[in-house]
Amino acid sequence: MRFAIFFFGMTMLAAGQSRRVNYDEGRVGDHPLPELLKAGDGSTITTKEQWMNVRRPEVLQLYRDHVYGNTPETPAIAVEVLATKTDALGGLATRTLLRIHIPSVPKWQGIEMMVYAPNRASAPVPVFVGLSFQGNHAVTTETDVPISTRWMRPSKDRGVVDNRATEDARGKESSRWPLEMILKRGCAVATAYYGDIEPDHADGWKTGLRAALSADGADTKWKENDWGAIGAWAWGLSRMLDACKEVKGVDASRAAVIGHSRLGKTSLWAGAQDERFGIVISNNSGEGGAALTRRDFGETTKIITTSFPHWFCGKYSSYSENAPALPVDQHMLIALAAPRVMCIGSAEKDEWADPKGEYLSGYHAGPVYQLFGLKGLESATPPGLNTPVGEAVRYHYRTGIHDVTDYDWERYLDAANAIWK
Ligand code: GTR
Repeated sequence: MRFAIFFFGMTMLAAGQSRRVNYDEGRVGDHPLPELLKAGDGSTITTKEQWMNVRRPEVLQLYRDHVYGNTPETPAIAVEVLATKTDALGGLATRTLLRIHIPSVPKWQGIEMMVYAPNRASAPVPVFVGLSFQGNHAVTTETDVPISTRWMRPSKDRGVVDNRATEDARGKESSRWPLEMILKRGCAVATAYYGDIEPDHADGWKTGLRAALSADGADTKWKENDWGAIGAWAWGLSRMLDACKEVKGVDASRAAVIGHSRLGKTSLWAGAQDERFGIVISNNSGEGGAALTRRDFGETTKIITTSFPHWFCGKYSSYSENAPALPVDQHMLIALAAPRVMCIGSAEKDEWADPKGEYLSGYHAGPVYQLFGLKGLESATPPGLNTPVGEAVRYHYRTGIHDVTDYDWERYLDAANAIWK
């Protein structure tokens, strides 16, 4: 395993994107974190009211100005139901396809959202809202879901040819979306392709939401605290939640936001900004997500801002050689979810994402949860493999690679079933 990770590190090196990647715990050293409970005026936060009214807005603004950028005011959306199938998945579910768009901004093509809600439910059910990497047709194996016509990252394995999905792409992401399991445990799923909001490449914004909303369109010169792709994708998650209100059988007041990897970073940012999400889920989100930025292990700020500068606001790159100057660290992003439930999932063979750093963010967010009378993660030492811990802040470290597995979903469904009985 070490070898595989080392090899990945060297791959990045060959691409000229990194000088070195540390996988030696002994070399991590001390990395004092910014103080969570000290307000900008130097006063100490001691109550949940002070957190909500004083410190939380400050931390949120620090994230907007230094990491993900500021989300602009956006015009009203419209939601159209395109198709409803009441006997999807052999009768287990009703599948609804919807289109979310902005009538005053027709050049943005909008989001095609797919919802599965269980038929066997006596009342509307909680919903998991999450973006996919490959589109609705890849999330499900059902053959009557249209193949997305949008730009996709090149990948023959995934049935993408000339940046477009083909029939071979159907179901290719379905192992990450165990629909039957989710439905049988009494929850709905609302999903959409992240590229509907903005294609994931350096110039993707020019044909995505950000340019469509900007007066200068594809000629926009972004300010250093304007939003990046993660900000746009996170906005999309909130609009998907808005649209869930239009879906029969779904209770949009009980919603979890979920994402894996870059979309886990996105899920954390969506959950930080949109308090309607009662559960915020980060699956293997790593650098720029749940992993502590100052902990030098696995991917670094330098690497991520070199490979994927478009994910963040311009200012974030200025910390690439100087993480200690960043006014936030990721325990503060986790704390923005308080008192709502936070789930952090890590994987053993995902050292690139720094599983220990993902745990420690959750741990160091604890003092904010305590202001609400809730317990954070109790031990400063991460739990062993396949031993989930926590209630309000939940963490698991599973065997296996960087991925979303049934085991991960079981943990997230445990959280949903615990709070939404
Ligand atoms: C990697 C990136 C990670 C993670 C991952 C993914 O290349 O370095 O931060 O986001 O992509 O999203 O799959």
